[in-house]
Amino acid sequence: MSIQTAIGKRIFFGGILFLSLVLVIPGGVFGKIPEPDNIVYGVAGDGAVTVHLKVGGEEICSYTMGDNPQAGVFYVLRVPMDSLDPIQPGTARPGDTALVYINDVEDEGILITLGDRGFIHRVDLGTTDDDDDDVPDQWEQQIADGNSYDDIETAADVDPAADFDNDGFSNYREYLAGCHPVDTERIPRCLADVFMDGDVDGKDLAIFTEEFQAYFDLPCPECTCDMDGNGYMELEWDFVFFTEDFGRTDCGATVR
Ligand SMILES: [Ca+2]
Ligand SMILES: [Ca+2]
Ligand SMILES: [Ca+2]
Ligand SMILES: [Ca+2]
Repeated sequence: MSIQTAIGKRIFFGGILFLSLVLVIPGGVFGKIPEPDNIVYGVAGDGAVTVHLKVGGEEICSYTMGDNPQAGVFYVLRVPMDSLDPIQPGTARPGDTALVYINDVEDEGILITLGDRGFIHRVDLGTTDDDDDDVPDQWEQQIADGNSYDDIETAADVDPAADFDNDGFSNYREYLAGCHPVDTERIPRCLADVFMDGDVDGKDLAIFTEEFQAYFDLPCPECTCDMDGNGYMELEWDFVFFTEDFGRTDCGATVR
């Protein structure tokens, strides 16, 4: 999988996931942030001290790593949006192109298009993935550091499919959800409540089974149970994520 594809997948997935993390339930690193205008977040690479967002050459917001102790290796930018004419300083408008970058290295920044109020962007910046497992080494290092007595010593020792903190959710899912991999209190929100009735039970399982059997390893852009949003029905991660959610009763009854 190319880096662009991987990042695109994560942005898509994170966009769905984080809207609910921010607005609805505890979970991830942003559960306590009130409704934002736009949020831009992601894992920041080695050496990141600050992360900045500029529109038209004007800095709109910035984040100093560590400002939110719960965020760990994630940065979180809140972008004030404005519809006034003339536009107020320090704000942006939906459709604006914004540059997000680490420290003062604008040349290596990433361009995004800001959206309507509440829009969520997932942008990992300057990360590395030396073991090519689709999880930034910076995030995996938190697991390597999580227990000095185990045999997980480097990012390369971290298995995305494993569940380091034994909270029922794979490391990969916790990465996508913006959770801290050794914090069992914050868990990913439900993805598998197809009927949006608050739990993941036999009704949801029936739909999952139907789609999984019909489209296993096949493209399925319209599948309801494409848990990782990559357009395919696969063991990883659709089956894994559904299995993790099966039996949950904490899904809420409003937003999927
Ligand atoms: Ca990695
Ligand atoms: Ca876990
Ligand atoms: Ca359900
Ligand atoms: Ca999938």
